Amino acid sequence: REHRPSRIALVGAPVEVGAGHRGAVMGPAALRTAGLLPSLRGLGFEVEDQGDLAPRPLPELQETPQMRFLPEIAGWARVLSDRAYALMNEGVLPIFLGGDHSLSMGSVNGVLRHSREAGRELFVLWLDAHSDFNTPETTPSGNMHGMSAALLCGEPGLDDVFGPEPRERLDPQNLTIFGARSIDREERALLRRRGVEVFDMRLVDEYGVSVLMRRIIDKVAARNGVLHVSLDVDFLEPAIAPGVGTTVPGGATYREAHLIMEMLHDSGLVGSLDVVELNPFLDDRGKSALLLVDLVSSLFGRQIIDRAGALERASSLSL
Ligand code: NNH
Ligand code: MN
Ligand code: MN
Ligand code: MN
Repeated sequence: REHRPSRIALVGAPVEVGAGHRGAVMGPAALRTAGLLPSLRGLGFEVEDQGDLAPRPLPELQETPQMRFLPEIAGWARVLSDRAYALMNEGVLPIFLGGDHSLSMGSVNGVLRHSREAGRELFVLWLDAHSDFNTPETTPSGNMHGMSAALLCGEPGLDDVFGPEPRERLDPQNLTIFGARSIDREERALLRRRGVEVFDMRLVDEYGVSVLMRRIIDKVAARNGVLHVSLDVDFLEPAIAPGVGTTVPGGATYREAHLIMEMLHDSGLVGSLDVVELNPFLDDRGKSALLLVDLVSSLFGRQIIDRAGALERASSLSL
């Protein structure tokens, strides 16, 4: 069953205190400046830019060295979860514009709530140089953007993020970390204990993105699931996407990233998206923001030439 809503909502989440660098607060604005809205409209979608959200004030919470800026992060998560849930219920496909990766605590929680009620199993594809599976126990930094996937899978120590608000749990078996090349030692042990699927860059080098993506898509399709994609800018090779605080060498190339987006589009399984960690303060003449707009456009159907025609011509060449 394909999931192809015709309506898209852009939701800005200028949160930056989950990261170790300042500057991601400008991410949503840069994605707009780079032309995300007209590009999606040009693909035939009805697109509404809902502007930027603001965090709910939570003066009752206190930060700790293991959970820096907890009150702000929790305030964002709760607002984002509500918005994600509401949009999904309306049949609108939300794109969350970050902002650092802590925003996915909220966006994915809201999407999970919708999919549980709708009886459609959710899978999450986490495109990232990191696995963001630290907990307050294991974090080397206290930066909460490194804990969002762990929170979503129900790891302990993070209950204050949602407090009394509805909280969902993602089955760790439904999470795929893709593109990882920087995982902390205890984080790695936890990923293994929980059975999270990690397609690291070593596997990408060995099998190529198409084999790995096919496996993910087939798994989701076989369970009649729907897919949330969480795209961290540092998934990409730093030379093509320098606008992020935590560059790690050896990332996805321009072509690999595009192929992933094209395969995701063809699958018809994507129901929601985060674009996170863009730091325009560190970017080079907007190139990272422009690349992200290109990638999101491929995810929503931009093609070099129509697919049926290309396949037909390839077979007449007996490729
Ligand atoms: N693993 C490190 C930490 O927990 C770095 C996480 N940084 C990221 N994640 N950019 O995507 O602090
Ligand atoms: Mn739905
Ligand atoms: Mn991340
Ligand atoms: Mn990362």
